[in-house]
Amino acid sequence: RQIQEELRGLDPDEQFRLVYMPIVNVRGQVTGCEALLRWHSPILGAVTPDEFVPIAESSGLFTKIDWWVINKAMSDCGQLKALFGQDTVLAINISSAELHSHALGDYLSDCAARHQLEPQSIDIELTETFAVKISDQLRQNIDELRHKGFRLSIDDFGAGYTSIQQIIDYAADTIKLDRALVTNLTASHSLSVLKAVVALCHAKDMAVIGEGVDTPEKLAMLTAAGCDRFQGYLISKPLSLDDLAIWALTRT
Ligand code: G
Ligand code: G
Ligand code: MN
Ligand code: NA
Repeated sequence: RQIQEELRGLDPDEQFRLVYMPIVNVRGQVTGCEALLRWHSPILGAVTPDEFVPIAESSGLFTKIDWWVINKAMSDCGQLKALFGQDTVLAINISSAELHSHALGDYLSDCAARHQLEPQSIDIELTETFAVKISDQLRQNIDELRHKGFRLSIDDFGAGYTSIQQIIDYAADTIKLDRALVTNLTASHSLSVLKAVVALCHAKDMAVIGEGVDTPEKLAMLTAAGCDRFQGYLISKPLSLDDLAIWALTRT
Protein backbone atom coordinates (compact mmCIF):
# COMPACT_ATOMS: atom_id res chain seq x y z
CA ARG A 1 0.00 0.00 0.00
CA GLN A 2 0.93 3.60 -0.08
CA ILE A 3 1.86 3.81 3.57
CA GLN A 4 4.28 0.96 3.04
CA GLU A 5 5.92 2.61 0.03
CA GLU A 6 6.29 5.94 1.80
CA LEU A 7 7.72 4.24 4.91
CA ARG A 8 10.22 2.35 2.80
CA GLY A 9 11.51 5.42 1.06
CA LEU A 10 11.50 8.03 3.77
CA ASP A 11 14.40 9.61 5.61
CA PRO A 12 13.26 9.35 9.26
CA ASP A 13 15.14 12.49 10.26
CA GLU A 14 13.04 14.46 7.81
CA GLN A 15 9.56 13.05 8.44
CA PHE A 16 9.58 11.59 11.96
CA ARG A 17 9.65 13.43 15.24
CA LEU A 18 9.16 12.44 18.86
CA VAL A 19 6.83 13.99 21.38
CA TYR A 20 6.92 13.29 25.10
CA MET A 21 4.17 12.65 27.59
CA PRO A 22 5.10 13.32 31.23
CA ILE A 23 4.34 10.70 33.88
CA VAL A 24 3.78 11.92 37.47
CA ASN A 25 3.64 10.31 40.90
CA VAL A 26 0.90 10.79 43.53
CA ARG A 27 2.52 14.06 44.58
CA GLY A 28 2.42 15.37 41.02
CA GLN A 29 6.18 15.18 40.55
CA VAL A 30 7.42 14.11 37.12
CA THR A 31 9.10 10.72 37.35
CA GLY A 32 9.48 10.11 33.65
CA CYS A 33 8.27 10.67 30.12
CA GLU A 34 6.97 8.38 27.38
CA ALA A 35 8.31 9.00 23.88
CA LEU A 36 5.62 8.87 21.19
CA LEU A 37 6.34 8.83 17.48
CA ARG A 38 4.79 11.28 15.03
CA TRP A 39 5.02 10.97 11.25
CA HIS A 40 4.26 13.79 8.89
CA SER A 41 4.44 12.59 5.30
CA PRO A 42 4.56 15.26 2.55
CA ILE A 43 2.29 12.99 0.49
CA LEU A 44 -0.02 11.36 3.06
CA GLY A 45 -0.06 14.09 5.70
CA ALA A 46 -0.10 13.09 9.35
CA VAL A 47 -0.28 9.33 9.84
CA THR A 48 -0.76 7.96 13.36
CA PRO A 49 1.35 5.12 14.79
CA ASP A 50 -1.82 3.07 15.19
CA GLU A 51 -2.06 3.15 11.39
CA PHE A 52 1.54 2.71 10.33
CA VAL A 53 3.17 0.57 13.05
CA PRO A 54 1.14 -2.54 12.10
CA ILE A 55 2.02 -1.98 8.44
CA ALA A 56 5.69 -1.55 9.34
CA GLU A 57 5.52 -4.80 11.31
CA SER A 58 3.97 -6.80 8.48
CA SER A 59 6.36 -5.41 5.86
CA GLY A 60 9.64 -5.76 7.74
CA LEU A 61 10.15 -2.02 8.14
CA PHE A 62 9.84 -1.98 11.93
CA THR A 63 13.58 -2.11 12.69
CA LYS A 64 14.21 1.04 10.69
CA ILE A 65 11.51 2.80 12.73
CA ASP A 66 12.29 1.32 16.15
CA TRP A 67 16.02 1.97 15.88
CA TRP A 68 15.42 5.56 14.85
CA VAL A 69 13.06 6.03 17.82
CA ILE A 70 15.51 4.43 20.27
CA ASN A 71 18.41 6.60 19.13
CA LYS A 72 16.40 9.81 18.97
CA ALA A 73 14.73 9.31 22.35
CA MET A 74 18.05 8.49 24.00
CA SER A 75 19.66 11.55 22.46
CA ASP A 76 16.88 13.67 24.02
CA CYS A 77 17.10 11.99 27.43
CA GLY A 78 19.79 14.30 28.78
CA GLN A 79 17.48 17.25 28.20
CA LEU A 80 14.60 15.44 29.94
CA LYS A 81 16.87 14.83 32.92
CA ALA A 82 17.88 18.48 32.93
CA LEU A 83 14.19 19.43 33.13
CA PHE A 84 12.94 16.86 35.61
CA GLY A 85 16.00 15.52 37.45
CA GLN A 86 18.64 12.84 36.99
CA ASP A 87 16.29 10.03 38.06
CA THR A 88 13.89 10.74 35.19
CA VAL A 89 12.95 7.55 33.36
CA LEU A 90 12.46 7.56 29.61
CA ALA A 91 9.83 5.10 28.34
CA ILE A 92 10.24 3.85 24.76
CA ASN A 93 7.65 1.82 22.84
CA ILE A 94 9.09 -1.13 20.93
CA SER A 95 7.20 -2.91 18.15
CA SER A 96 6.25 -6.43 19.09
CA ALA A 97 8.05 -7.67 15.96
CA GLU A 98 11.27 -5.96 17.06
CA LEU A 99 11.05 -7.75 20.42
CA HIS A 100 11.79 -10.97 18.52
CA SER A 101 14.95 -9.58 16.94
CA HIS A 102 18.37 -10.90 18.03
CA ALA A 103 19.98 -7.51 17.62
CA LEU A 104 17.70 -5.45 19.87
CA GLY A 105 19.55 -5.93 23.18
CA ASP A 106 22.93 -4.94 21.81
CA TYR A 107 21.49 -2.01 19.91
CA LEU A 108 19.88 -0.70 23.11
CA SER A 109 23.08 -1.15 25.13
CA ASP A 110 25.30 0.45 22.50
CA CYS A 111 22.91 3.34 22.08
CA ALA A 112 22.62 3.91 25.84
CA ALA A 113 26.41 3.88 26.19
CA ARG A 114 26.80 6.32 23.31
CA HIS A 115 24.41 8.73 24.99
CA GLN A 116 25.93 8.11 28.45
CA LEU A 117 22.72 6.72 29.90
CA GLU A 118 22.38 4.05 32.57
CA PRO A 119 20.05 1.24 31.43
CA GLN A 120 17.84 1.87 34.47
CA SER A 121 16.99 5.28 32.97
CA ILE A 122 15.29 3.47 30.10
CA ASP A 123 11.91 1.74 30.34
CA ILE A 124 11.07 -0.59 27.46
CA GLU A 125 7.32 -0.74 26.86
CA LEU A 126 6.12 -4.12 25.68
CA THR A 127 2.94 -3.43 23.77
CA GLU A 128 -0.23 -5.39 24.15
CA THR A 129 0.30 -7.85 21.32
CA PHE A 130 3.75 -8.93 22.51
CA ALA A 131 2.29 -11.75 24.54
CA VAL A 132 0.11 -13.27 21.86
CA LYS A 133 2.86 -15.54 20.59
CA ILE A 134 5.42 -16.23 23.28
CA SER A 135 8.37 -17.74 21.44
CA ASP A 136 11.64 -18.84 23.02
CA GLN A 137 13.35 -15.98 21.21
CA LEU A 138 10.97 -13.47 22.79
CA ARG A 139 11.56 -14.92 26.22
CA GLN A 140 15.34 -14.82 25.71
CA ASN A 141 15.19 -11.23 24.54
CA ILE A 142 13.13 -10.10 27.50
CA ASP A 143 15.51 -11.87 29.89
CA GLU A 144 18.46 -10.25 28.11
CA LEU A 145 16.98 -6.76 28.47
CA ARG A 146 16.33 -7.39 32.14
CA HIS A 147 19.89 -8.67 32.71
CA LYS A 148 21.30 -5.63 30.96
CA GLY A 149 19.45 -3.50 33.51
CA PHE A 150 16.72 -1.97 31.38
CA ARG A 151 13.32 -1.47 32.96
CA LEU A 152 10.36 -3.31 31.46
CA SER A 153 6.74 -2.23 31.31
CA ILE A 154 3.66 -4.04 30.12
CA ASP A 155 1.71 -1.44 28.16
CA ASP A 156 -2.02 -1.38 27.44
CA PHE A 157 -2.97 -3.75 30.24
CA GLY A 158 -6.69 -4.41 30.11
CA ALA A 159 -7.00 -3.69 26.40
CA GLY A 160 -7.70 -7.33 25.69
CA TYR A 161 -4.49 -9.22 25.00
CA THR A 162 -2.47 -9.18 28.18
CA SER A 163 -3.68 -11.66 30.76
CA ILE A 164 -3.08 -12.05 34.45
CA GLN A 165 -0.85 -14.97 33.49
CA GLN A 166 1.47 -12.64 31.59
CA ILE A 167 1.78 -10.42 34.62
CA ILE A 168 2.81 -13.41 36.65
CA ASP A 169 5.19 -14.78 33.98
CA TYR A 170 7.00 -11.62 33.04
CA ALA A 171 7.21 -9.78 36.33
CA ALA A 172 7.89 -6.48 34.60
CA ASP A 173 8.78 -3.44 36.65
CA THR A 174 5.62 -1.62 35.71
CA ILE A 175 2.12 -2.29 34.43
CA LYS A 176 0.38 0.43 32.45
CA LEU A 177 -3.40 0.31 32.73
CA ASP A 178 -4.88 0.96 29.32
CA ARG A 179 -6.87 4.11 28.71
CA ALA A 180 -9.92 2.09 27.65
CA LEU A 181 -9.90 0.17 30.92
CA VAL A 182 -9.62 3.37 32.91
CA THR A 183 -12.50 4.94 30.97
CA ASN A 184 -14.76 1.91 31.33
CA LEU A 185 -14.08 1.51 34.99
CA THR A 186 -15.11 5.03 35.82
CA ALA A 187 -18.34 4.43 33.93
CA SER A 188 -19.25 1.51 36.16
CA HIS A 189 -18.92 0.68 39.85
CA SER A 190 -15.67 -1.23 39.45
CA LEU A 191 -13.29 0.43 41.86
CA SER A 192 -12.99 -2.96 43.53
CA VAL A 193 -11.75 -4.55 40.27
CA LEU A 194 -9.14 -1.85 39.87
CA LYS A 195 -8.04 -2.29 43.49
CA ALA A 196 -7.62 -6.02 42.95
CA VAL A 197 -5.47 -5.51 39.84
CA VAL A 198 -3.29 -2.98 41.64
CA ALA A 199 -2.96 -5.31 44.64
CA LEU A 200 -1.88 -8.18 42.37
CA CYS A 201 0.75 -5.99 40.72
CA HIS A 202 2.04 -4.73 44.05
CA ALA A 203 2.25 -8.30 45.32
CA LYS A 204 4.54 -8.98 42.34
CA ASP A 205 6.59 -5.85 43.14
CA MET A 206 5.31 -4.05 40.08
CA ALA A 207 4.38 -0.39 40.03
CA VAL A 208 1.11 0.59 38.35
CA ILE A 209 0.67 3.51 35.98
CA GLY A 210 -2.83 4.71 35.16
CA GLU A 211 -3.04 5.92 31.54
CA GLY A 212 -5.61 8.15 29.91
CA VAL A 213 -6.05 10.35 32.96
CA ASP A 214 -8.01 13.20 31.38
CA THR A 215 -10.42 14.18 34.18
CA PRO A 216 -9.97 14.90 37.90
CA GLU A 217 -12.50 12.09 38.55
CA LYS A 218 -10.27 9.53 36.83
CA LEU A 219 -7.26 10.76 38.76
CA ALA A 220 -9.19 10.46 42.03
CA MET A 221 -10.41 6.97 41.21
CA LEU A 222 -6.98 5.69 40.16
CA THR A 223 -5.43 7.24 43.26
CA ALA A 224 -8.09 5.59 45.44
CA ALA A 225 -7.30 2.27 43.76
CA GLY A 226 -3.65 2.61 44.77
CA CYS A 227 -2.01 3.49 41.44
CA ASP A 228 1.54 4.73 41.79
CA ARG A 229 1.85 6.98 38.75
CA PHE A 230 -0.34 8.72 36.22
CA GLN A 231 -0.27 9.81 32.60
CA GLY A 232 -2.88 11.59 30.54
CA TYR A 233 -4.23 14.83 29.12
CA LEU A 234 -5.12 16.14 32.59
CA ILE A 235 -1.39 16.20 33.33
CA SER A 236 -0.22 17.01 29.81
CA LYS A 237 -0.74 16.09 26.20
CA PRO A 238 2.31 14.75 24.36
CA LEU A 239 4.65 17.71 23.79
CA SER A 240 7.78 18.49 21.81
CA LEU A 241 10.94 18.96 23.89
CA ASP A 242 10.64 22.73 23.55
CA ASP A 243 7.01 22.76 24.66
CA LEU A 244 7.82 20.39 27.50
CA ALA A 245 10.42 22.86 28.77
CA ILE A 246 7.76 25.59 28.78
CA TRP A 247 5.27 23.24 30.47
CA ALA A 248 7.83 22.43 33.18
CA LEU A 249 8.48 26.11 33.84
CA THR A 250 4.89 27.30 33.89
CA ARG A 251 3.34 24.44 35.86
CA THR A 252 2.07 25.36 39.31
O1 G B 1 -0.46 8.32 21.55
P1 G B 1 -0.35 7.78 20.16
O2 G B 1 -1.44 7.96 19.21
O3 G B 1 0.92 8.32 19.64
O4 G B 1 -0.02 6.22 20.27
C1 G B 1 -0.75 5.22 19.66
C2 G B 1 -0.03 3.90 19.77
O5 G B 1 1.08 3.85 18.90
C3 G B 1 0.50 3.65 21.16
O6 G B 1 -0.34 2.76 21.82
C4 G B 1 1.85 3.05 20.98
O7 G B 1 1.80 1.67 21.32
C5 G B 1 2.17 3.21 19.51
N1 G B 1 3.38 4.01 19.40
C6 G B 1 3.53 5.33 19.67
N2 G B 1 4.80 5.71 19.51
C7 G B 1 5.49 4.60 19.13
C8 G B 1 6.86 4.33 18.82
O8 G B 1 7.74 5.17 18.90
N3 G B 1 7.18 3.05 18.45
C9 G B 1 6.25 2.07 18.40
N4 G B 1 6.66 0.86 18.02
N5 G B 1 4.95 2.26 18.70
C10 G B 1 4.57 3.52 19.06
O1 G C 1 1.09 4.00 24.11
P1 G C 1 -0.41 3.92 24.15
O2 G C 1 -1.02 2.75 23.52
O3 G C 1 -0.87 4.01 25.57
O4 G C 1 -0.98 5.22 23.43
C1 G C 1 -1.75 6.15 24.05
C2 G C 1 -2.71 6.81 23.06
O5 G C 1 -3.79 7.43 23.78
C3 G C 1 -2.11 7.92 22.27
O6 G C 1 -2.78 8.02 21.06
C4 G C 1 -2.39 9.18 23.11
O7 G C 1 -2.38 10.36 22.35
C5 G C 1 -3.75 8.85 23.65
N1 G C 1 -3.94 9.40 24.99
C6 G C 1 -3.02 9.43 25.97
N2 G C 1 -3.52 10.00 27.08
C7 G C 1 -4.80 10.32 26.79
C8 G C 1 -5.87 10.93 27.55
O8 G C 1 -5.71 11.27 28.72
N3 G C 1 -7.06 11.08 26.95
C9 G C 1 -7.27 10.70 25.66
N4 G C 1 -8.47 10.90 25.14
N5 G C 1 -6.29 10.13 24.90
C10 G C 1 -5.08 9.93 25.46
MN1 MN D 1 2.93 3.13 25.46
NA1 NA E 1 -1.58 2.09 26.42
